[in-house]
Amino acid sequence: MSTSRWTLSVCAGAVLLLGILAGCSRTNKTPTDNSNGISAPVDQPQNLDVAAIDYKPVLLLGGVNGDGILDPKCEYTVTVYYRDAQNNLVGLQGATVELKWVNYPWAYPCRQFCLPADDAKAQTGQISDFDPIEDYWEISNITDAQGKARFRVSGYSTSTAGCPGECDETTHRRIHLVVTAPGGGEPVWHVGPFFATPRLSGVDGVTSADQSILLGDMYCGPASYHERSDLDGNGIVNGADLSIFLGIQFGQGSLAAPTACELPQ
Ligand SMILES: [Ca+2]
Repeated sequence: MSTSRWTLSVCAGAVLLLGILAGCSRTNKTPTDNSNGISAPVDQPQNLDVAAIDYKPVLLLGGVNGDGILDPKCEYTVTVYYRDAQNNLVGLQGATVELKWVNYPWAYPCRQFCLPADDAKAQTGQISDFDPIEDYWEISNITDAQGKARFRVSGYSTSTAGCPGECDETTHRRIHLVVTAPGGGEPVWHVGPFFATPRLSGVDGVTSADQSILLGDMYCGPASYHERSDLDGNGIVNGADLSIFLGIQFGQGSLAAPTACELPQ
């Protein structure tokens, strides 16, 4: 194992612990609830620092359409900001955003991740790296004119057991989110998202079989929480998650199972 991978492994444990300690709270910095209204100027200044980031708390492992393209409804976004001369947060174009995790079974139990062999079927600009020996995953993209980096990762839950389930689904297992300014410099590390999925049955696309599992997780009981079905990442599984699920089920983007999941374990 290389030094960098070893360092990451140690960091993964620390970040995972932070995620567990954070429980169901959202740890992302949110400079505005209307980040879509912020755009970078055409003549963005040089040598800007990362002032803040805004990211979804959950990354959805979806299916693919008939052409093998990952479901756009499961797109994951990170928005990066700098501060302008008036101290406003403005979308930072050209920053590098990386998602990193080591797929230890104890860290992400009952999850299978999948990426297409062709990055173009995942997300424009996305570059994926997978090390089958260490089960190390690294996915990167560059922020656009609005400061947004976009990602898609496919996969599914490997546990179909009902309430309370065969895996501990009560805590958020988060991954690393690493941001580097356009001019380079020291990367900034954050506690990133956890993984949920509409592909709860682990076979085919998103179907009624998956819906049955989600409904089971919804009504499992007030003392139970199922991370796998928390599609909006707010710490509870309820009708809001079912609404997202139905949008995916009938959205034509998760019609089939990905074909690149048979990776070494
Ligand atoms: Ca939820």
